[in-house]
Amino acid sequence: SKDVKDYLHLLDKPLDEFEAPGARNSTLGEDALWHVLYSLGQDNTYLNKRKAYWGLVLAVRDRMLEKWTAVQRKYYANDDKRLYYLSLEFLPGKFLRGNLLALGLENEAHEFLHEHDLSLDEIVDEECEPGLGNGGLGRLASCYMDSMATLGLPAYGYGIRYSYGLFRQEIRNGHQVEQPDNWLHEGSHWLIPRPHNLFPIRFYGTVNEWLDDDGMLRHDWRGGDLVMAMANDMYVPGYRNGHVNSIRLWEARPHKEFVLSSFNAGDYIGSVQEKISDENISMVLYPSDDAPEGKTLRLKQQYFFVAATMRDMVRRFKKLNKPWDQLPEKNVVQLNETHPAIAIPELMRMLLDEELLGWEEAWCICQKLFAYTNHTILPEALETWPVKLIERLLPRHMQIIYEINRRFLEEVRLHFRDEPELPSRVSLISAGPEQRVRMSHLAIVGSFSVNGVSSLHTQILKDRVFHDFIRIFPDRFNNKTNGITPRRWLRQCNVPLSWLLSEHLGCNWITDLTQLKKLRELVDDVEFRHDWEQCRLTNKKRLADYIEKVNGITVNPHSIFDVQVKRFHEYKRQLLNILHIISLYNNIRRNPDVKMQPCTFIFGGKAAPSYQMAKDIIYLINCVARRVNSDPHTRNFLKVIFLANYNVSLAQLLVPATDVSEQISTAGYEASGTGNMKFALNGALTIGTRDGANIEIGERVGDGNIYLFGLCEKEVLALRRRGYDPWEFYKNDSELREVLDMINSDQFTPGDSTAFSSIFNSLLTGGDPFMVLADYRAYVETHKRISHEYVDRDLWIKKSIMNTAGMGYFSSDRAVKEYIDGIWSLEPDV
Ligand code: B1H
Ligand code: IMP
Repeated sequence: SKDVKDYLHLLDKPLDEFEAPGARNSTLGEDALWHVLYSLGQDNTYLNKRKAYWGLVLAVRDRMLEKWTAVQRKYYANDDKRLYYLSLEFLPGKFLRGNLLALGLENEAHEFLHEHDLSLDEIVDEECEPGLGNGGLGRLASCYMDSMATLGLPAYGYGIRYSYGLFRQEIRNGHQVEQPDNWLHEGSHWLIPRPHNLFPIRFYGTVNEWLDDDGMLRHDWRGGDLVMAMANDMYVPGYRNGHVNSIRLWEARPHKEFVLSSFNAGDYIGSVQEKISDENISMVLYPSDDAPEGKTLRLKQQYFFVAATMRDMVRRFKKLNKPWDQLPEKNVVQLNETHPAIAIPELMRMLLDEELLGWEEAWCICQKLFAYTNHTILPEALETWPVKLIERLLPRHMQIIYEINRRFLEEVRLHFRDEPELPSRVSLISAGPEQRVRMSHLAIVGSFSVNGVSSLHTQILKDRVFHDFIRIFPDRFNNKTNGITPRRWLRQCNVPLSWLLSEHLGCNWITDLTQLKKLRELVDDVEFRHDWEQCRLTNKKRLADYIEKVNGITVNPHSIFDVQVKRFHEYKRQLLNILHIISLYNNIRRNPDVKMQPCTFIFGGKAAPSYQMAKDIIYLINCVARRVNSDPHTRNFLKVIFLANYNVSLAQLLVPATDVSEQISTAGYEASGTGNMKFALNGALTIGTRDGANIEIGERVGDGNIYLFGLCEKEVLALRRRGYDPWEFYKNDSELREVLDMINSDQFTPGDSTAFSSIFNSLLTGGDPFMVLADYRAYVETHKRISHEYVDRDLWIKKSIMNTAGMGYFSSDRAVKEYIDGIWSLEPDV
């Protein structure tokens, strides 16, 4: 009921703590109007949403650029050590709201828009979100960039400016349909092209040998194709600290600009085609989360962005006029998964072939510079590239990889004389009919630090996946449990709750999330609990409105909102969820007078276009939804909603409105998860397996405030070793059998009884690789408990508060601080 601008100052850190008032002599609104005329070339005597949006973007950008240049100058003046965070994916989400918040410009923006009869809510509708990532890995990179800026670190993100982000998902007749995501069709003023920051990048070609003055054999890679890498910068402001960092996204440009002579020579189409194929490198993001596609273009993308980034780092380093051995004292490179691991041989190549260093010296520099984060143990996701492919595309790098491997294996043989098998197990090159380069082995050998992303995940890396390396490099492995930024994932996405928190705790929680533990003192306060519930209800109503508008289905905001949103993958077990829903449906139909808490089950997520099983599961969910939602016997108790095109913006709407967060991967498979953290931070209760960060969430919110169920990782391994037979569960559990038989009939697809036979077969004859049936009973019983406990509103709200109170640890500020102390050895520059 209050006017926003009357309370914003209570919600956030006051402005003048980081910026003297009057630092500018024009208001944000005045600047926006100026830009509408002079930058956009449009009439600014009247505004519409589009003009107001773009004008605001440019005015905000001016303010970021001023701060960014000042900060960059400071890095040089203070001779700071810099962090390079290399990631093939970033998922920043929409910018405007977050940037206004960080820069303390929200009030000015509201005032400006109000004067023109517009509101921020409708303005941000104009913004499209850059989908330059698949899921958790890309979003993690963006959360970390936010924390790095907020902690005032000299840090740079580096990636690719894809012309097309992750596909837009439509649901037609229950099936996923992929549409191109042309996110730049209107251009983006959040991205500043830097046509002068250009580097040529080579592919293919040959390696020549020559002798230098000391008679040392030298190599020179030449010929082949050249592509230009052009910089585009995105800015990341810290939360109200005057600090602004950047993410540099490389765009491929043709090396030979369209030449008129070839037109005259009659080869018009030929030269245009060459231009097109060069630009292809940065055209589109590969849409496969947790399963890389072994395509030449993907390797080209990796090398393209890594080579340009190493050039940029070396360019800055050379300005300092320091000897090469200082490179790792002044820089550190964090590799987000193995996707940028080709940076290691690339830097070796630059140091050896261009700077003419000796091998030992160059290798020593590399090993002190690089650090590698592993995000997955799925065998199909551990990247390998055919030796033949690298040999052709990057001939010099293949030579260097062979030499790294030769020296490494020599050491291994020396130290582990009685283990003749060890060298082949740890080799950078896998044997077999087709030799392949194991990128994770390259990354481990070439880095000084290897980290997993949750306690369990790191333990699995040490015990199983990289067990051999632990003995070779005992000090190299460490854990850095993931985190999420409280700015986007609480302050921005949940204004009602943020308001309540700041009212009771002050606003310091925004940069020190551990403050939330003070909420524990408020759980017995009846009025506080009432306010808490009201916040949740407000958020649920907002989501219900969205569902009504987009899906045309009315949902009851007092029903339990049970949400599973994430990429579709068998290991994440959306199947387990839908099997339970079908059995609920059967039970309600059998007992029409059942007294049960109404439930709304919400799904969202994309399937890789080539992942047929994941697409079948999406189709199953939609078919079940159609049947359930239209059944008059169950309509009041049960709704199933599939929200199309799950992305960061949709997550911001869902997270604060969720009662029950589904985190039900087969134990041992989800490296960490970060969605789990977002929901619990906003007061949802988790139903989850003892997997990834769920375990640590349980430790911090308390056993009584989380619903953990099912096999743990050790039990999964043991059951598999013993011999797991899903038919046993089919035979012994009649409720489960009924559900499976329904899937294997035309119940959900009238007239077509084989629509889901692939799913049925995978769960039974296929051996149920992700043990859905083994966890089914425990899952169903846990849901019964949830439905029972939800009705006790006092109890539930207390648990909800205890979740938020316990989640302080999962701030990305904490995670980034751990990287600083344990890996990067950096100092904030504020
Ligand atoms: C994660 C990926 C991933 N792990 C390959 N691995 C990709 C692998 O395009 N590719 O080739 C893309 C992404 N993504 C996720 O990382 C984990 O599954 C989550 O559990 C984890 O929370 C997240 C961040 O650490
Ligand atoms: P870069 O670090 O060369 O990419 O330049 C980024 C920004 O840093 C520039 O726009 C300048 O504002 C600043 N900058 C670049 N080089 C120097 C320097 O040698 N001393 C101080 N500031 C610099």
